[in-house]
Amino acid sequence: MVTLLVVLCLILLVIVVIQIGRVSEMAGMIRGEEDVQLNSNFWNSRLGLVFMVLFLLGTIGSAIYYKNYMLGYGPHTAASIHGVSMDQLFNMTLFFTGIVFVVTQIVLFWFAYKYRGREGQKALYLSHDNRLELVWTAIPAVVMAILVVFGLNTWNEIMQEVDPEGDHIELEVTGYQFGWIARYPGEDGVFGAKDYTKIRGINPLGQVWEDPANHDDFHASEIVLPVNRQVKVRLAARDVLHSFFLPHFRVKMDCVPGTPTHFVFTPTMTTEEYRENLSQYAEYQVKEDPDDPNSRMLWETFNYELACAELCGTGHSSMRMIVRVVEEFEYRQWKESQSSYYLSTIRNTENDPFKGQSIDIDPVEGDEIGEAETMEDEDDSEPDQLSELSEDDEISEAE
Ligand SMILES: [Cu+2]
Repeated sequence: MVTLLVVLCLILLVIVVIQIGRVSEMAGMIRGEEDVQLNSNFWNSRLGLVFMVLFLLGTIGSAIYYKNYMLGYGPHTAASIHGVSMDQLFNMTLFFTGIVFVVTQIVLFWFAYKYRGREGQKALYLSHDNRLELVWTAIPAVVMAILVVFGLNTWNEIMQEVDPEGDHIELEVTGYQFGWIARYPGEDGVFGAKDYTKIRGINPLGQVWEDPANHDDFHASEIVLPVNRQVKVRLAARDVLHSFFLPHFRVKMDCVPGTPTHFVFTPTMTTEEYRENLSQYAEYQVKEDPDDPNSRMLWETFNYELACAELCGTGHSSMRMIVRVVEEFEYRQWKESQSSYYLSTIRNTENDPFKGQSIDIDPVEGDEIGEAETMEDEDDSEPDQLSELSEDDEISEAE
């Protein structure tokens, strides 16, 4: 019934529009075409001005009204060190482009009004004007130069490497259709070698189990990071291009099959602190589900998240992973609660090259590298592939 009414209304609306058109046509015939044309010029140019004012007020007003939902404003200040300068650069660009946007809109509609077709009005022939050309070349050139200089500066700041003096952590995130695998290097701080030909259902990253460095590597179902510590994320992709995007940290880097990439950043706010921050704003002091009085407040449900920012296929939008930033001790606790993928899934199955043999997994106390060595003298029997792989690894690290 409702559909029928809507369709009827639409048909009526079309008829009304057609009739108005015919009426103005007939009016034109009675009063003469030129009069109608001048009259419509008069009204269109005025309505254009009204539209411009409403449009500009709407644009600026909605930006202010929704600012607490947008990254970079209100509670959504960057949660990483480099993110702050990125937001500053964004604001500076917005300042210049905002001025250009408002001025060009005003000029566009003002000219349409001022130079509308009028009786006796003739167009001016202007071949060129040196002064005008100088103005509209020099001003954009100067503004662009400023933006480029500040942009390069910020780029160099963002594309940092790990501080050799500092105490950074590393993790590896691999994108696939459609999800992420997060791998931490375990206590030894060293990632085990990988070989893509070894990728199976049971070995989703193609880890080479002969490499003892793999034995304590663990896969995590969420990314957990300690606050205020530099993080180096090594990125990889198993099938097509994906993009590692942590919007709240202003981190974004493509994951390319066969080409390792990485990103270094330092989170500065724990998930709890971010929630606290959100709780100060009315927009987040509402129930998660407005119909359920028992549901949590919106700010309580906040989580940092990893999203894929490269349209990689039909399941692209499901590529989400929770990111949790915690205090150092919580990070240690969490890390200790994780179990190595090798020990929990591979050890003593037919996939384990050390099946039935005893191996030493625990790193040596106080030894940072903590090389896990096999009890048996396996060095000679190690496959050539492994040594090739380690070389590859070194090459990719040197990049
Ligand atoms: Cu993807």
